[in-house]
Amino acid sequence: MLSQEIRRQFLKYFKSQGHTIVPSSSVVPHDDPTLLFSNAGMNQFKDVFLGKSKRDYTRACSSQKCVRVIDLDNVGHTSRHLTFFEMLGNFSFGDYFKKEAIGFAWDVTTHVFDFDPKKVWVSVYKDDDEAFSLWEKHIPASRIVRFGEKENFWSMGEIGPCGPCSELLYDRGEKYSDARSPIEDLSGERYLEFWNNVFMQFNKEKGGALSPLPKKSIDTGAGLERVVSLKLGVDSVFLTDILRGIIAKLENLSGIKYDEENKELAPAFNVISDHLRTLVFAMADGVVPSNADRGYVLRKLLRRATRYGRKLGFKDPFLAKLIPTLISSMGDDYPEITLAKSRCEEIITLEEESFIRTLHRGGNLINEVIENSRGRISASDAFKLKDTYGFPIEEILLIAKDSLLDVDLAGFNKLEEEAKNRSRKATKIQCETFDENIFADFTKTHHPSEFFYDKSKLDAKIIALLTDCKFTDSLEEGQKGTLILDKTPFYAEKGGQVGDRGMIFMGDNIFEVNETKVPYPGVIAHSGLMKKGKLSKNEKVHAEIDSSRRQNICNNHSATHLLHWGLSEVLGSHIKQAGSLVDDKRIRFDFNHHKPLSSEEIRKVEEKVNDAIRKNIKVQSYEKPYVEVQKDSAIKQFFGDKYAETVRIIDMEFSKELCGGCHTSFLGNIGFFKILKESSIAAGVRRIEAVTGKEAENFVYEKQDFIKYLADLLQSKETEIGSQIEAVIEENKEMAQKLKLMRKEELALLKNSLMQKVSKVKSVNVIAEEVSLTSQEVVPFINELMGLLKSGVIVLGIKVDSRCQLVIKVSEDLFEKSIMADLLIEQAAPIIQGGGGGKMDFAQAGGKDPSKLKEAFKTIRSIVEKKC
Ligand code: ALA
Repeated sequence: MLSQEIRRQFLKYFKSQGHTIVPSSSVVPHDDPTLLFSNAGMNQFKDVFLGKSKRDYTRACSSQKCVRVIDLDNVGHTSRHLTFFEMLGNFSFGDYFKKEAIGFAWDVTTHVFDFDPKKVWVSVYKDDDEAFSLWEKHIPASRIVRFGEKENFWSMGEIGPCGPCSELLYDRGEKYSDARSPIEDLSGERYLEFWNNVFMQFNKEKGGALSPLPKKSIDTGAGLERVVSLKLGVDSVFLTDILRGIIAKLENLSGIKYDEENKELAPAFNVISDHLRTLVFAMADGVVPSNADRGYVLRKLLRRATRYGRKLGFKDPFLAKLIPTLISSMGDDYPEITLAKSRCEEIITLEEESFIRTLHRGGNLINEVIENSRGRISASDAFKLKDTYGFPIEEILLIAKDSLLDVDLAGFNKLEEEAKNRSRKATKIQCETFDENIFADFTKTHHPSEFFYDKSKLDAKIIALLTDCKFTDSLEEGQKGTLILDKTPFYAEKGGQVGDRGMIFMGDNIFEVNETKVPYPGVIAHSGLMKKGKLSKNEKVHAEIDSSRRQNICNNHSATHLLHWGLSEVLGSHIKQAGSLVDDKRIRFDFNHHKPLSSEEIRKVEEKVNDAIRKNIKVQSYEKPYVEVQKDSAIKQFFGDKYAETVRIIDMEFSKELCGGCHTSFLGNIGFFKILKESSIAAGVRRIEAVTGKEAENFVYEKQDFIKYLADLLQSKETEIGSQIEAVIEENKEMAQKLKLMRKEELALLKNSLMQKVSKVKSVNVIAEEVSLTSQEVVPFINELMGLLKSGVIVLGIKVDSRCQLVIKVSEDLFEKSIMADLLIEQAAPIIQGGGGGKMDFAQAGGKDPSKLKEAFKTIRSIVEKKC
């Protein structure tokens, strides 16, 4: 496969030039919260360029997995945009610079890529005469062009390493445009850029100022797909081996031939083949489709691919069927995708299923909206699609674009904002205890309350008191209120851990703390009841938490970290906390995972956690600069969360997590860990509820008591409960069988006795009797009875508690006399205070007055009489 060959030869060449081959970093940049996805080979070396970290090599090369989702709308519709691509690069960290870089680039272009030297052009930064003359050694000046900042000054982002660059371009000929040089080629289609060489010299700081890097360096990036497309002489990256392979599989699955000129269908093939690669590579690196951050990008890509799939006739999930094709072409060089195969297949299929359900639900509405849109989807329609059917606005914009419609986005944003305000207000009314503003001024004149992790009691001073959400000078016995102290041992609710309870007292004056919260940064509010006496501002008090409750909370919090760790061990490294609640009684832990845990998985997690507890390791907490922590993928942290410069780490050997909460001193204190329940709370989010220590013991006791109760009930030994129940079930089955037979006999007798009671109304046979039948028995019974009677009218009245039912069957031969079941029931139903209906041969009614059944029979007889 050509792509694989080029990838390997590129690395081999640079290895022979003293470069260390560095594996691609994850597409998820763990150590850089400024980046959503890795988007260039140099990402993993950012700090090396900046001089902040060192490697034991100064020359490196790599083939980097990159994801760029900026121009998503274009991907699939142009010949060279991709959301996933491979970037081949060579790097020098203060080793070689321009001269060697240009030499290498030329050598590789003409000897490894084997391009015709006469077709190659280069561009340099407008005043980079040095680069210009270095290039002149390889190509004539007529094929060297100068560009400005936009084209030839590369920087990683708003901030970070940057420098002038020099691009290599390949002239694909007049077929693409009659431009005579890259300067005239505005579309960039004729002179295709395939390799960028950045002469890293500066660090761009906030505000745009450039400061020189400690050492001049080199960063290059060649797009593998572009290089391969040039080597193959094909028009688009979708015609290169890997993507074309996926497209071939798609042709096979859909039965539709790929024709790159087909404006309607080619984009569908392109979008699907590209998005599939992004999905699989990102999932292999731990991202899962979700509603936030990177997960949301994946969800968007998957939905886009699914929608385009419909153009190719795929109504059911199909993306997973393409994964083996992708793995066969890329799995050798990127083994992580082979390892993640079955997980990717499962998650992708589940996501597709769920989106297809949404499409079905919203499909009618969308069609309606499109039909009535007159060129534009209104704000309220767009909002309805989002609010009621969960279509993200990006999705709506894409659907609109596909139907050549416009969307009233400004109006939509306004509706969104209004809805947000409404829900903000709604939650505020419910949980508002304090007006934040009263604390804004307060914190200007008071020091922040100080919290002591390692103390359960201490002496403090009351610096403020509140009642009815207003400041006051004192609290009297029986009054509810809030105390603010200069320092406190009370932990305020945060990070999923509940606040402490306890007492604040001075002699006999006791305030009971029921809740501790932070209503405003720097303020710790102890809320509760003035149980006895009175407390006033500036008084010295003793603050003491309920230590045994705190110990349970600590045990549960540490167990939560172990649970998080245990889940990643058993289910995989993609497990990410999505929320938690830790109190003194139980643990609630939400995390991203695409399917229910099996009983074995739950058992394995419990075993891991309990094994860890028995190791009784000391739980350590220490602080570190955040910049260091970011680089350590062993420490669990949350992308997108804002952390202070210094962060606190809870370290229990197996598990290291950033955490500001309270923990047990030794894992053994947790005692015992037990999962009570595992459930789903949203698409792709699972919840585990668990208990530890005494609560876990109680859980086991309850189960044990229940088993004993069952044994007593069955009068058997506990070990024989199973076989006893089996025997009871078997016995039950036999009895049910016997009962059925007996009932059959009973009904046969009933039929016979009813046949004895046939009376003639004129020439018509009539049976009208009250009987006792279940609702399942009625219809077959009356049919069988008619089988015996052959011709006539059967009316059965059935009493059910205080209600009754009337059922009528009429044989066909009486229809000509206009004796019909539905007509009869129409007249009889009101008598029993009911209603009903049916057909000519069979009708029934329910009524509220069973005492009138006889009267109803009489009425029916007289109607029959009149008809004859
Ligand atoms: N980092 C450079 C680029 O992405 C090579 O173009």
